[in-house]
Amino acid sequence: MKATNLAKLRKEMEQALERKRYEHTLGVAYTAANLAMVHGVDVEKALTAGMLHDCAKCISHHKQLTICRKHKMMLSEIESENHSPLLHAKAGSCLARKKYGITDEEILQAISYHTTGRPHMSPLEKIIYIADYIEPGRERAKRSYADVQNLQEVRKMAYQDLDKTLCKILSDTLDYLSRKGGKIDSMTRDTYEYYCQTYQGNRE
Ligand code: DGI
Ligand code: FE
Ligand code: FE
Repeated sequence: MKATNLAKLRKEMEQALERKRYEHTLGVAYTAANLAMVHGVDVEKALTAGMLHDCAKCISHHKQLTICRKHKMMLSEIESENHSPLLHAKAGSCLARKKYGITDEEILQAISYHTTGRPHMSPLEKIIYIADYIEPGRERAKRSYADVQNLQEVRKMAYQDLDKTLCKILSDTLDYLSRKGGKIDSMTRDTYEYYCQTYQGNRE
């Protein structure tokens, strides 16, 4: 991805997203680039995936569903539910391919799984998942699901150990969802179990 293409994507996101979402998007793109530098991941790919990760966020649920069906995207029951907060990730991956011309499968997977995560994520996928949670604007977001008390600790951890960070974020997210009574997708739970085991395994 050339720098000019990135500038184009940035303009397209400015058009497609509400102001706050666009600012969050820039925060994720640059945080992902920093994490990529530290963890030896392709920086351009991290910028691109970060820039596009929420590209479908400001589209109605109905339209997100139509996009996913058109492109035969496999959806879980919870993703298909009305007003699902998960669907924009899958719809975003379809749009990134069809509308924004992304052909790199790793970038497309990072967009697809940025909300639930999944077991066996690539380093790029991990970085996007984590950058989405720790970007600088996160605690100012009105309905932030990030645990603001833990954010300082999680931010520091992200530059040291990706699997430990995933375990921590997923654990905080599951706590948040159970407090809020949100239905938990099996992918979110599987990701939590996988990365907490991986992290424990790495310590032994
Ligand atoms: O799009 P963003 O707000 O930047 O962040 P995101 O794509 O990570 O979406 C976050 C929301 O998704 C947050 O409210 C937590 C929620 N979420 C993550 N996993 C699950 C979930 N919500 C439900 N109901 N079930 C899940 O398994
Ligand atoms: Fe998102
Ligand atoms: Fe996001």
